[in-house]
This record gives sequence, structure tokens and C-alpha cells, in this order.
Amino acid sequence: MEENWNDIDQFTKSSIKEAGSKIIDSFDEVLKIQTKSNVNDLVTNMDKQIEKYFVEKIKDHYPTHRVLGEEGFGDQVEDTAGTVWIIDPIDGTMNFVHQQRNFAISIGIFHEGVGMLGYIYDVVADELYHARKGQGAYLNEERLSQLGEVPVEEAILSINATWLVPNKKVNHEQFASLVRRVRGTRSYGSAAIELAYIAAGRLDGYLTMRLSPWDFAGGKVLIEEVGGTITDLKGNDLSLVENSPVFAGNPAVHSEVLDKYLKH
Ligand code: 2AM
Ligand code: CA
Repeated sequence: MEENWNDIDQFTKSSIKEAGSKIIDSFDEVLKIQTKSNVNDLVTNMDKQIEKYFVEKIKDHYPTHRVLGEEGFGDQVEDTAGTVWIIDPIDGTMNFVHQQRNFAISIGIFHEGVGMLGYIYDVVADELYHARKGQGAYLNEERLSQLGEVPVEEAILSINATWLVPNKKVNHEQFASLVRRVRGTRSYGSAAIELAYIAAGRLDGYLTMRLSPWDFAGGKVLIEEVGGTITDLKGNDLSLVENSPVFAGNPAVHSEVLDKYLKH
């Protein structure tokens, strides 16, 4: 089926702004906080309310589209046929709860597995990153540049300290040697914001061990639109329906770090 991508783009932008206002308004209310997979994996009534808002609105306007959402109010999506929305209503819930900032709404819209539209809305900063395949990426009204070459020595790498102490998933010493080599490290606690910052050239690399499709779907469209690279830790394409470690970055940084620190 032919989609009207202009129409979908306008609809998504206005829905995201409205959802952002709902979240800001909720700062005056008492949050209901629950835990999910472990005591630090938080979910609030707002995560659920915002996802429901998107699912209901999308089903109303685009009944043939499927929705994969973190909180499970959308569809059971196991393949990428047709048009699929991949939504995280609040990425960085821990930041939302503890800091009331540094969280984002993330949406990627895919057609037959191809990323067509990507959005990351840093609600409190009022920064909407958006991209449409082949038509450029923007931060609010400003067009983002294609990513230029950055040497690893001048790179800012986003990585969580978890991966620099002994852990079950990766060789922390190899990561420590990379951290010593780059210019600096940061960690914002929202995968969506870290991916948006890669697209904007504010970060040059982002390494993380456990993301779900809704954490990276919007960022993938944005990053690819500015010539960045986003893969798993071996350089393979990310699946849109499975969890994966993620390595995103400036193409020069991505290729060198992959060869020297990750592939073997
Ligand atoms: P969330 O806030 O939507 O859960 C924090 O380091 C980043 O990783 C956030 O983007 C967070 O998304 C995500 N995250 C935290 N725990 C996760 C888990 N168990 N699986 C997948 N993503 C996770
Ligand atoms: Ca979330």
C-alpha cells in the first residue's frame, strides 16, 4: 500500500508535541512508580498513559499500521511486514523519575523493514530531532549536517560505567583501553538522547550492551540520514524485533573502534 509520508510526518510531529505537553503537565502530579525486570527497571503511569495515547491515535488514523511499543499496548510484532511504528513513550524513565529531565519520546516508522521516519523528542529541552528517509535530518527547524570524519583521539564516547567494571557481558579491560584513548566520555541515561546526539555531532560514538528495538528505532533513522552508522557490536545490522547490543557513531570512529576493539 502507498503511504502518504507527508501526512504521517505531520501527524507524528503534532502527536509528539501533544504527548510532550501531557508529560510536562504530569510534573505537578504524584507519579505511580512500579518496577519491571529488576528493582532498577522502572515504569510509571505516564509511560503507560503516553503509549496508550499514541496507540489509540495511530489506530484511529492508520488502522492498517502495526505498533510495537515498550509497554505492550500495541501489537504483538514479530516481523517487519507493512508499516510498523516502533515507540518508546518515555526513554530514560529513571531520569524522568529522578531528574524530570534527560528523557525522550522515541518513534521510528518502518515500511517493509526500511526506516522511513524517525523522531526523538527531548521533552524538557524542547528539542525535536526528526528525519525522513532521503530528505535530511533536523533538530527543530535546523537541518543537521552530514557527519564529518572525527579521529578516535578527538571523539566523545558515550558509555555507561557499568561496562568498565568487571561484568558478565563484555571484556571491560578492552573497553577501558578505548576509554583511555578517546577525548572524553559521557553517559546521559537515555539511549534515544544519546543516539540523537550522535546524529547532531554532539557525540561521536555510543556503546551499550542491552537495548530493545524501541530504544534505537527512531535513532537509527536519524543517524542513517546524516551518514552515521548503527550496528550491533560485530558490525551487523540491527534487528527491529529483537534486543541487541548497539554501537552507533560517526562512520570513521565506528569503523576503527569496530576493527580494533570489538570484532575479535
Ligand atoms: P528505558 O528508560 O526506556 O527503559 C539506560 O541506560 C537506557 O537503556 C535507557 O534508554 C533505557 O530505556 C534502556 N534500558 C534500560 N534497561 C534496559 C533493559 N533491561 N533492556 C533494554 N533497554 C534498557
Ligand atoms: Ca521506555
